[in-house]
Amino acid sequence: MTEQLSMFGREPSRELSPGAVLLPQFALADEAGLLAGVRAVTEQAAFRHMQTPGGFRMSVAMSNCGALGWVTDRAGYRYEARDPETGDLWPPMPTSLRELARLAAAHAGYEGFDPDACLVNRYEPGARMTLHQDKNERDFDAPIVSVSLGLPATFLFGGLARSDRPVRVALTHGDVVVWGGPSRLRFHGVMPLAEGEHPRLGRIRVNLTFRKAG
Ligand code: MD3
Ligand code: FE
Repeated sequence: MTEQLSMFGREPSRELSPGAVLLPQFALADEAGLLAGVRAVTEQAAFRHMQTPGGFRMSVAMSNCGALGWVTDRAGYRYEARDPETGDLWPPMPTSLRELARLAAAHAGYEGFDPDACLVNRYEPGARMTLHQDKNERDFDAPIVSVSLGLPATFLFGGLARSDRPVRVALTHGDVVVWGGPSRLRFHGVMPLAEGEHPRLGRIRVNLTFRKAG
C-alpha cells in the first residue's frame, strides 16, 4: 500500500537533505478524501489573516484542525486548543488527513507519528512566507509533514542559521515532504505565489503541516 501511494506519480521519493524526504504526489492516492477533509475543516474554522507579534497582517490566510492549532497575534506565536475567532475547539483532524500524515511519515522512516495539530495555510497570488524556523512545538524529535495542494510554489529551504543561503524547491499539487531529524529546525519559507489557475483548487495554493505540538 505504501509503495503504491509513493509511486502514484511514478516518481521515487527523494532526500532533499538529511532527514527531509520529498514524496512526489503522495497525497493524490486519496485526493478526494483529502480535499473533502480540508473543506470540512475550513467550513467550521474559516480561513483568516492573523497578525504577527509586530502587528503585521500575514499574507497567508490560516485555519487549523486537531487538538491544538497554531495562532499568532500581538501576544505572540503559540498553540491554542480553541479558535480565537469563535471560542470553539478547533475542528477534529479528519481521518483522511491523519492517515495521510502517518503513512507519509512512516514512508520517510518515522514510524508512529501521531500529530495533534494541523495548520492549514491558504496562499493567493502574491502571498508569501518569510524565512522562519518552526519551534513552537514541544518536541523537535517528531517530524513535520507538509502537503502541498493547488497552485505550485517555490519553497525556500535554508540552513540552521538565518543567513545560510536557501535552496529552491518546486512543490506542486499532491507533493508531500517529511521534515525531520537534522532538517527539523532548518529555516524555510515560500516565495510569493505566482498567478495561475488550478483545475480543482482554482486561484489558490493550500498547504497542510502536521505537527506534534503538545
Ligand atoms: C522545513 N509552511 O506553516 S511547508 C509553516 O508551504 C510553513 O505553507 C510552508 O513553513 C508552506 O510553518 C512550508 C514546508 C515545511 C514545513 C515545516 C518545516 C518545511 C519545513 C520545518 C522544518 C524544516
Ligand atoms: Fe514553517
